[in-house]
Amino acid sequence: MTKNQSVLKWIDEMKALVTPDNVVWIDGSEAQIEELRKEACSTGEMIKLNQDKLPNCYLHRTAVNDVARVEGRTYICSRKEEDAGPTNHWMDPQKAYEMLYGIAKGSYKGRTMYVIPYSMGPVGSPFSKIGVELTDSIYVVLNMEIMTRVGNAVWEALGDSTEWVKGLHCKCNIEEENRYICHFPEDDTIISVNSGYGGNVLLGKKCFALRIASYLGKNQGWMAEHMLILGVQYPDGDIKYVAAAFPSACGKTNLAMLIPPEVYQKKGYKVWTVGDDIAWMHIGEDGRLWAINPENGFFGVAPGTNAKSNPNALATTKEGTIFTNVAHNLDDNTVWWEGLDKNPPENAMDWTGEPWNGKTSDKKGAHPNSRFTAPAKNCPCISDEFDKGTGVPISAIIFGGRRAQTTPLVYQSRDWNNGVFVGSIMASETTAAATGAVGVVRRDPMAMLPFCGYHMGDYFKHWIEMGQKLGDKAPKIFNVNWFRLDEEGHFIWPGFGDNLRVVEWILNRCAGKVDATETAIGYVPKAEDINLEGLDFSIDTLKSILEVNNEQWMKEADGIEEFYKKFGDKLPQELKDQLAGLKDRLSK
Ligand code: GTP
Ligand code: SPV
Ligand code: MN
Repeated sequence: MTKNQSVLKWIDEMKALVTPDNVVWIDGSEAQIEELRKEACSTGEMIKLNQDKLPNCYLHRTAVNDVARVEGRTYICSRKEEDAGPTNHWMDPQKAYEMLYGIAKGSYKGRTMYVIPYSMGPVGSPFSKIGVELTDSIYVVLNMEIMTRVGNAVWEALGDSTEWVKGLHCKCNIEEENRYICHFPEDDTIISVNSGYGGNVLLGKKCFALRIASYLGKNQGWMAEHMLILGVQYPDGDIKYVAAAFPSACGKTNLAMLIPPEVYQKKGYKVWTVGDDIAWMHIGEDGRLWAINPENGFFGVAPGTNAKSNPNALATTKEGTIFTNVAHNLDDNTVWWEGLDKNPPENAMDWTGEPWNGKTSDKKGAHPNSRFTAPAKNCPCISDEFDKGTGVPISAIIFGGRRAQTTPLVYQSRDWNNGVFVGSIMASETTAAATGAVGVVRRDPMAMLPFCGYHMGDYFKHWIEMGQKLGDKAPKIFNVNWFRLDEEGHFIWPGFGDNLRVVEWILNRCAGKVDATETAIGYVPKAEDINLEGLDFSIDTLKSILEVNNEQWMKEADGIEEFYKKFGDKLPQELKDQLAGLKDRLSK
C-alpha cells in the first residue's frame, strides 16, 4: 500500500461517494490474481477455459449493448469549450462532475472497490506515468493486470508525488443512456460509468495513454500517438524501427507482429514487436525521436486472427489470456471466432451466450469487435527493447487507413510539414471498433480523431513544432493503404506478412537507397523497387495500386478543404499552405 497523501485523500473521497462494502488493494501478486479469477468464475462473470489447451485463459461476455467504444458518449471536459475543439464532445467540468458523481453515488453498494495502481511504461522509466484506477469490476482488474504494470512496485515508484492520473470506473447497471466516458485533462482525471467494455473501462489505455497523455505531451514537448512500433532486423543484425498510425481495426496489431515472407526469412530478416497500439515518443539526447510502448499486453481484434494471417498474435493468446465476446466451443471448452479456421464448432454458444451451431447458423459466433487480452511477454517476436524503458529510435512514421480507392499502396511525403499534412488528411472506412455505421469513409487525422484530448488544430501545431525541434533528425513520413479493392470487391494487395515488402521500401527511402517517382501527393515507388520475389503478384497489378489519379485527388482536396474549415483559425498556416500546394500541383 501507499502513504501518498494525495492518493489516500482521493480514495477516501471516492469511497464516501460510491460506498463499497469493502476495499481490496491490488498488489500484483499471482495469488491475488488467482483468487479474483476464482471469484469471477463463481459468479459467472468469467468462464474458465480448457486448461490443457489454454492454460490460465478465460472467456468473458459483455452486455449486448456494450461491445465497443462509444464515441458519442466520450467527453473532453476542459474548462474552456474551445480547448476541446471541434472534433471532441465537450462538457463543462463542473457540470460533468456533478452529473457523474450523481450517477456514481452509492453505486458500489453490495460491491467491492478494487484499487489498481498501474504504470504506463516500465515501472520507474523516465518516460513512464502512473495512474490509479478504482473499479467495481474484477474483469477490469484482470485486464489491467495484463495490459499495464500493476502492483506494489508502482506505489514505490510514485512515492509522495502528486503526479498521477485518477481513474474512477463504475459499472452501475450498464445502462446505455447513462453511459459516459469523461476526461478532465486539466485535473488528470478520468471518470467512466455504465460500461464494462475494453476501451471504455481499461482506463490506462485510450483514456490515459492517449487522451490525457496527448494533452500532457503537448504541454511537455512529447507525443502520445495511436501507433504500433515495429523493428525490422536486417540480415547483418542491424535493426531499424518504424511507428505506424492506422485507425482502430485497420491493421496495427497485424503489422506489429508480421511474419516475414519466406524469401525474407531465408535471407535472415526478422521482425520485432515493440507495441501494437500506442506509442509515447520523446526527443532523445541525440536529437532523434525515441518511442516506448506504454502498455504491457495486447487488446487485439479476434476475428480474422489465424495461423496464416497472424500466427504470432495467435501464439500470444495461448496462455494467460482473457477472451471477450468470442464464441465458446462447448465440445472442448475452447474459443472460436470468424476467420480462425474453416471449422466452426457445431456445439457452441455465440458471443451473447445463446446456443450456436457454427455449421448451420447464419449468425456470427463472435462479435466483430470481439477481443483477446494477452500478455506481451507471450509474443514470440516481442522485442528485447520492450521492457527496457529507454525506447527505440524511429526512422519512419507511417500513416494509413482503409481506402477502397484513391490512396496508393504507399507514398512518401515531401518533408515533415507535408507529412503532417498527410497525417491530418487521413481518411478511413469505419470499423466495428466503435459503435455506429461500419464502412463509411471519415477523416481520422493521425488515427487520433477519437483519442485526441484537446483541440485538434493545436494538435497539428504541436506536430509541426516537434518537426522544427527534430530538424534533419526527424523521421521520414509515409502513407500506406493495404485495402485497395478490385471490381469484385476483393483486396488487391495480399497484405499481412507481405507488407514487409512495402516497409522495406520505406526503410530503403530513409536510408537514401532507392529513387522514387514524384507525384502531386508525394513520392511513390518505382514498381521494380518493391521486391515481389516469391510472390504471385504481377508488376502491372502493382503499378495499378501505385497509381495516383489526379482527378480523384482533386475531389479529395475538396473534401480536405471542407474538413479543414472545422478548425477555423486554429488550423496552422503551414497546413493551409500544404493544401494550396497540393491543389497547385494537381492542377498542373
Ligand atoms: P485496434 O486494436 O482496434 O486499434 O485495431 P488494429 O489497428 O490493431 O487492427 P488489427 O491488426 O487487429 O486488424 C483489424 C482487421 O484488419 C483484422 O480483421 C485483420 O484481419 C485486418 N487486416 C490487418 N492487416 C491487414 C492487411 O494487411 N490486409 C488486409 N486485407 N486486412 C488486414
Ligand atoms: C481501438 O478501438 O483502437 C482499440 C480497442 O484499440 S479499445 O481499447 O476499445 O479502444
Ligand atoms: Mn487501437
